[in-house]
Amino acid sequence: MADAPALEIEHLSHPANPSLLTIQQHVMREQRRFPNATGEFSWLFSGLTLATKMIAARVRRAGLSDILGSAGATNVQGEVQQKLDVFANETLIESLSWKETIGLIASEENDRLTAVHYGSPGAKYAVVFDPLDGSSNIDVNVSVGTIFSILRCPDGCADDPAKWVLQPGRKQVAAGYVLYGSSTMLVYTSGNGVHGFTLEPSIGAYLLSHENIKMPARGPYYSVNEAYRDSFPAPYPAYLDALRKGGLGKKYALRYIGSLVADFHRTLLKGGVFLYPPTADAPGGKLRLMYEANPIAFLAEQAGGIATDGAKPILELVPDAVHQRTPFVVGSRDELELFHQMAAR
Ligand code: P6P
Repeated sequence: MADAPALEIEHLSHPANPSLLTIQQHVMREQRRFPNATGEFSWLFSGLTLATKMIAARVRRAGLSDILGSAGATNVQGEVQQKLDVFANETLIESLSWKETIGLIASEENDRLTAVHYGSPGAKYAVVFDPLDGSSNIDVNVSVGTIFSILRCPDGCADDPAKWVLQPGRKQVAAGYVLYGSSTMLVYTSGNGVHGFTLEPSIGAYLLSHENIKMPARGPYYSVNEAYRDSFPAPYPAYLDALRKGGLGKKYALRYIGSLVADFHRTLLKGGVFLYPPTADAPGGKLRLMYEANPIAFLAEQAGGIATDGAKPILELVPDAVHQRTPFVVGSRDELELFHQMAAR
């Protein structure tokens, strides 16, 4: 038989179109950096992405379905639970419970830890989350968010839930948030930069939209609830005055949404500083260390920013309790260096 005609091949420049990179593909690529990665982490991550797509769909229709308003109960924080809080919490726990690699779940909405595959040999991770942060803003159509932190079981944690969960933020394997804003955006880090994915509703996929986000060294905004100013301890009032009066060579504008994920997302992209200082009502700070400050601080540092409790780096704090609170100052290098200079006086 005559030789078959030679088949021509054309090499594809890969990825041909980075904007078609889904979060699953990105996580798979990232975890190849870990020599013994076996796909467990990306399998776990798919539980988070599925749940947040379901939450996004519900948030988008909040005014049209009986999902607004109070659920008629209060959570472990003593906060009135919104119906969407309950939905988000239950959806995340349900979706993650299918992942054999997850041993424990800690949620802002639950007093106690939830044992998922706790005790099984394949369970290696704990997922800590605030299912719907800023939920009091839902009824007025302001952005809200899901914040998550992923911890790996340290040696000897198998029969000690506290050892597994109460780890300093420096030990996070990954962390991120989903912002239900003008678009739905997932921002995460696994220790190799910060990457943003925007949900394409028509295909239900998170697509890479902001690769390797870097926080500007200085920004135009400071973000704090100034209604509590009179109860801020030193150096917060003087620091805010310094910013406002041009202490860094320019005047600042104040932006405060009252939803941590939204206020931080702006700080991440535009620069500046977000603060929740100690107040008379919250002398230890209002924001929770494990599932608000730690994941945000991990993202901030990975993007070139700084996060402190006013004295120490957030990621160095060793938690005593799942729901403990902390003062929180996070943002750009220049604004945080000025804060540290004033705090040291
Ligand atoms: P305040 C929302 O309730 C939240 O936990 C964060 O999302 C937000 O940054 C903060 O509280 C707002 O608190 O006291 O200014 O209303």
